[in-house]
Amino acid sequence: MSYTFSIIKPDSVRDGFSDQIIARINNNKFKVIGIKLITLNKTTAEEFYSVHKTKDFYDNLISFMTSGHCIVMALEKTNAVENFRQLIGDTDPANAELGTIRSLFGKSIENNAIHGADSDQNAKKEILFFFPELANLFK
Ligand code: IDP
Ligand code: MG
Repeated sequence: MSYTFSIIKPDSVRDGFSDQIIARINNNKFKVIGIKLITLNKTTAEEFYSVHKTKDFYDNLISFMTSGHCIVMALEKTNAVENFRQLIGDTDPANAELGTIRSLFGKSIENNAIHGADSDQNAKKEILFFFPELANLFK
């Protein structure tokens, strides 16, 4: 089995799309093995997106991600990372394939509804950060 990590971003939670997004995740045969509502603080958001520190959208991204509640999830499926990136679609909802979560619920390249880990290594790191109680998965 393999794992991925996702965040339903503050725009989706605020607009009441969380349940529809989770239903799509379930329908695509991902098993939700961890889920909780959180609020990212500035320090955590900055650490999470540190690879983008030099980008011109970084400050806006941090304000957006700390602007409300998020739902973080640990997900299980075969080939989880790649399958989940397919399910969420392109970073820019305008370029995301029809029917993907970002095409359905994203508003802009920044407010794009959902995060999905981009590698097995990052999925593990992100799951362990938000769900230390799931450490057994990786033993
Ligand atoms: P990803 O979420 O599809 O992996 P990344 O390039 O890792 O995309 O970017 C992280 C997040 O930063 C995106 O999900 C989006 O919220 C935001 N972002 C990425 N590129 C831009 C941009 O050009 N303008 C504004 N925000 C962006
Ligand atoms: Mg990324």
